[in-house]
Amino acid sequence: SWQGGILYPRESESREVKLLDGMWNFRRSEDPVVGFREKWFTKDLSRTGPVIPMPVPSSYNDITVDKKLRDHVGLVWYDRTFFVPDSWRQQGYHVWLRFSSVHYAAQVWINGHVAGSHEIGHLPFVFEITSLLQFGKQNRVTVAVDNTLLQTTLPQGSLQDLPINSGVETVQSYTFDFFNYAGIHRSVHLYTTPAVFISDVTIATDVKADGTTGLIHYNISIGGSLSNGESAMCFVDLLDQEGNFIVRKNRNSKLDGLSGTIEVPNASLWWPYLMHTNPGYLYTLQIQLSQKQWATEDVYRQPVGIRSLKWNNTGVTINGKPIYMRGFGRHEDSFIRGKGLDLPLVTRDYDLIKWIGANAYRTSHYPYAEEIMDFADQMGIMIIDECPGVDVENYSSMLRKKHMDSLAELIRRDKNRPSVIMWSIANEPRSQLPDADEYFRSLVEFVKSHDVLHPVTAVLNRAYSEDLALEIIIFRSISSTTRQLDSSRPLTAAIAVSYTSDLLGQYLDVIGFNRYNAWYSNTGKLETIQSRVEEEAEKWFSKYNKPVFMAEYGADTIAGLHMNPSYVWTEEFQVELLSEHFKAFDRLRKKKFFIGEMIWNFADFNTAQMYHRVVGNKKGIFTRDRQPKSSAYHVRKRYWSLAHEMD
Ligand code: GCB
Repeated sequence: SWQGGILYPRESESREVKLLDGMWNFRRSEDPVVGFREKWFTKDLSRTGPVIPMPVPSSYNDITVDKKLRDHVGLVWYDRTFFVPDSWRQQGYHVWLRFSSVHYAAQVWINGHVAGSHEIGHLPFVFEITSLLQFGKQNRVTVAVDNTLLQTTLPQGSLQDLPINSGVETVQSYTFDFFNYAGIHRSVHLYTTPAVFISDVTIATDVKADGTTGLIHYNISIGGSLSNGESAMCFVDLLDQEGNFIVRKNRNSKLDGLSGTIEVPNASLWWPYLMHTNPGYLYTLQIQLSQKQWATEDVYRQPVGIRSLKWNNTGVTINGKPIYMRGFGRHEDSFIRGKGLDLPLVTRDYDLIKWIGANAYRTSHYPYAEEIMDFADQMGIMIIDECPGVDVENYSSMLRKKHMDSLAELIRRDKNRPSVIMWSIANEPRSQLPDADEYFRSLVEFVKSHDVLHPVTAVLNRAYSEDLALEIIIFRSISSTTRQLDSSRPLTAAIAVSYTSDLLGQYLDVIGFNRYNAWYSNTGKLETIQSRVEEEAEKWFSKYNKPVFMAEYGADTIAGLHMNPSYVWTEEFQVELLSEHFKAFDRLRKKKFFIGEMIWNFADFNTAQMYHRVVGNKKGIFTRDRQPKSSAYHVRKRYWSLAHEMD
């Protein structure tokens, strides 16, 4: 499979993009072996047995009224057909198939031939499928998806055999509390590139000491092959937001990559939301590849926000100005579609973020859709970009490899986004365990190092045989080319163990802590909050001498439930719990090291069935259908007044 860049598929003069979203055929496989044994990928799925229509993108769990499908553990199969014009062959195009996310593991076939496989949800993967296609004809794509979580997957889970009426049922459990939605969660793109093409772009920006001159360092990789002795010419243009041409650079190359720096006098800098009258300013880097002079081969347009990002032991600055984050943790979650990409929902969420005056959020507890990240770049929202390392325990080298893969793939995807101001390497890992020390030391070293093995897509190591008692997709990772990871952004994590026993913070640049005062501890005792929050933030700072923010706090709240005096689960209680935190934050933010407050959660979300969750986690300040609880108005007052005071 493809080891190069994972650029978002964009149409251009030289590139065609065809969306394969829509209705696919779908079949739940009760028996994990049967589809492989009967080679379902060699024929239309509808010929193998009963299929149902399944929308893509979407989680499959909540689409039907079938409880077995909702709670399914193991494999499901998808297929559909599509047409490929003969002109693509005549023009010598490479044809690519890109999945923006399939959870958790996927194997893909084109016309019965393996195209490739991928493990870890929430991250894109791409295969070149040119040689598997029938041009000028109909083609079929088949996808097998496995949602099984084990101790060696990221995130982790475990399986138990549960005796039921008619025998034994395999059930999945996991320690994190969001529902393990699965399926083809994001868009599927079929797209073309010319024979020689732009395969990756890496951008790093800075602002000169004069405060007005922007610097754009770029690095372009080229794929495909040139005829002997031929060289490619690359033009790099910078366009402003109105599309006006600013700078042109051109260089010759023999496919060994191109790099350079563009100086932009009087640059319109990228600023976070509200900090500036024109937040989220984006230029366009227009990259043109020509084989013979003036004959354009490939064109790719990459948005770029010019900003500097610096940090030290007391804070983080953007363009020289210290940041203070006001926001929340979120989830990709909604009725019916689960974690499926839903543009109306995404658009409403950003309108609510704007309405409430937030300037930041964390992509808890996995990478969010690229379309969601685009909004953050455009609106000037600061993002803590989190990999799927939630509740990490039972440390092993296999797990660490997956964890590294997830970070490498996340950075490969989001490295050019101005909105991403930190990478979060974990949420609530069991970081007090002795094994955590070496595990996180090497994980951080991996991310910060400049010349590391770039792990990629895994290769399916078939583990299916008819006599296997338990059939699970097992993946063997393959190593590949070297590439640079990211050391231009600080690393953080959301830690829940006590500062006295934590072993992870020593390796981070910024410390995030999750604490549920008056909820999970001293339930109902709002009077305990202020001093505990203040004291804990101070303790983290004095232990590690690094900037600190509160990454989670909150209270479950049923919209419409009221009581005076306040009582847990009521809207009044949530408002009062937040207020007590606000008082602590107001004292803390006068001290330099405290750089942000994030409520858990933006909106209510679904969880596994648990006796302490009432149809999901209700800590949202918005309901699951994105209507405000009383707390939303309360938070809005605070966030806007912080904006007026600090931005
Ligand atoms: C946490 C977790 C988050 C949970 C939250 C809760 O600490 O990081 O995933 O949803 O607590 O509400 O229990």
